[in-house]
Parts: sequence; C-alpha cells; structure tokens
Amino acid sequence: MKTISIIDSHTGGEPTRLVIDGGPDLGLGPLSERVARLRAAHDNFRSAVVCEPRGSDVLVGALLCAPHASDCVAGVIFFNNVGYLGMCGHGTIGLVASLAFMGRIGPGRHRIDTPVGVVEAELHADGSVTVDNVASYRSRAAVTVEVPGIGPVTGDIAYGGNWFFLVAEHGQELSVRNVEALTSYTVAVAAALADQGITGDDGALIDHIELFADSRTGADSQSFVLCPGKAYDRSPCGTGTSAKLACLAADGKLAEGALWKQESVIGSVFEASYRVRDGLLLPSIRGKAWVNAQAQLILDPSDPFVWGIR
Ligand code: PYC
Repeated sequence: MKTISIIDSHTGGEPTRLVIDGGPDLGLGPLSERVARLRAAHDNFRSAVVCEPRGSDVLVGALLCAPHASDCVAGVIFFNNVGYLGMCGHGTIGLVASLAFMGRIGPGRHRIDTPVGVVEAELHADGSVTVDNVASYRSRAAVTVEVPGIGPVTGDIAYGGNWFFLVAEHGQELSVRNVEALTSYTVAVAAALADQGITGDDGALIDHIELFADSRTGADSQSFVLCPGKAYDRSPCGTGTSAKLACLAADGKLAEGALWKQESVIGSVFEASYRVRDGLLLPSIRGKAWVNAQAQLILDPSDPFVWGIR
C-alpha cells in the first residue's frame, strides 16, 4: 500500500489539496521541466489525488516540491481533474496557508517557484495572503467567436498565469442558482474558440472563460470562471483576476495601485491591484484560505479505481 500525505484547504470556497509527501520523484531542475516529467511519466498520480473517488472535478491539486530557485521557500506544481495549470492564484493562497499551518513559514514575504516563474506571496498577520503574480497582459481585445447554438460572443484574450477569454456582454445571470446554465454557456464558448483556432499567444489553448457582471454586494465586479475540466472556480480566480486587471489597465479603466474588488459567483472576494515595472504589469491578489483537513490518501493496488476515474 502506498500513502500520500495531504493538507486540504479552501480559498474563498475553491479547494486546494496540497501533497506534502508521497509524490513521485521528479528529480531536480526548473519546475517547468519537472511538470513535463510529471505529465509524461506520472499522470496517474495526478488523477489519483484529485479525481473521483478520492477527489472531485472542482479540486485543484498542488504538489509541494523543492524549489529550483535557491531564494524560494517552496516549489509547487498545480494540477486538476484534466491536466496541469501554469499558475494558480487561489492555490498559492492555499499553499501559503498550509505552509503556515505546518509551521514552515510565518508572517512575511515568501518566494515560491512555479512552472511559469517565481511568484512572491505575503502572509499577513490576519492570515490573509497577498500573491504577487506573474506579469499579466491583454493579448487581443474584442475578439468575436461564433458559438454554435448561441451566436457571436465577443471577448478579450488575456494572460494572467493561464489563458483567459473575458466576456462582458453575455446576457447570462451570474448567480449560484444559475451555474448549470453558466457552465453550458462557457463550455460552448471554450469549444468554439478551440474549434476556430482562436488561441492565446504561440497557439496556447484558451482554457479559462470568464463572464463578468456588476456586483450586487459592493465589489467592483462579479465573475463566473470556467476552468479546464468544466468545473467553475468558487473563488474569484487569482489568475483570472490578474487577466481582468490587465484588460482594465489596457482600457485605461484602472490606475496603477488602485484597488479592485473581484467577487466570485458564490460571493467570495479577492482584493487586487497592479504595479508596472519595466513595462510589465504585475498584479497582486489578496485573499484568505482555511485549512480544513489533514489526511493520508491510501493507494491500494487491489482497488480498480486506485488511480482515480480518468
Ligand atoms: O485562482 O488562479 C486561480 C485558479 C485557476 C484555476 C482555479 N483557480
């Protein structure tokens, strides 16, 4: 029997399962190379950790690794029910809360190695965490995609650590009671983008779709975010909020340093702002995670679904 030690947390409702022991040996080197090894040789580890029957479609996994950059406190590789994420904002907040829970870090600033570069996070005295995300930018504005059964949908294509299609005009009600319709709508938009070859830079798949609406609770905006694998983000999505900031900045609608409150479809809120350094837009996302389980996963070779339902 093999065991995998995990700490579960949620950030604004969105779960993160941090693997602290029992993961595959990926060797050393840049995290971008290690995620390639994980994908090529140990993808069943990913599905064992996050897929049913141990996990669920909404769970984001985080493999704690030794960092490559020597000034980092940890390295991390994020994954979900269908694959791997470049960066994950809510997951980084969950990682920092879990490292604090383990007694590995205290309040202050910490550098974290990821496959898309080093990010910095600050653990505040109240337990909230600010993530200084990777440089974010809008690649194309007002791109129209013809969505079968829906019609033309126009959105911006932006990068915030993952690729996003951001839609303001969609005619959908953003509320928890409407998540099935929101999911169908955004799945159709994602499929149409892929079918019509509309991508991020260098042909990158746009695998996150964001719908925006006015907030009813005093935030600056509310969003629904479809993640790859068809689950919706219960949090306001850290990388999605970063992509949103890049679009607001490009439109001249949000000044450097100004606060932006992004509310999720379930009502949790991230506070965000951005700095510009050397021409790069650098978003900061603040939110809070709660640790809610510490456990050992058991991999029994006689279990027909030991590696998850793939
Ligand atoms: O917070 O960046 C995020 C995220 C990506 C996918 C799920 N959450």
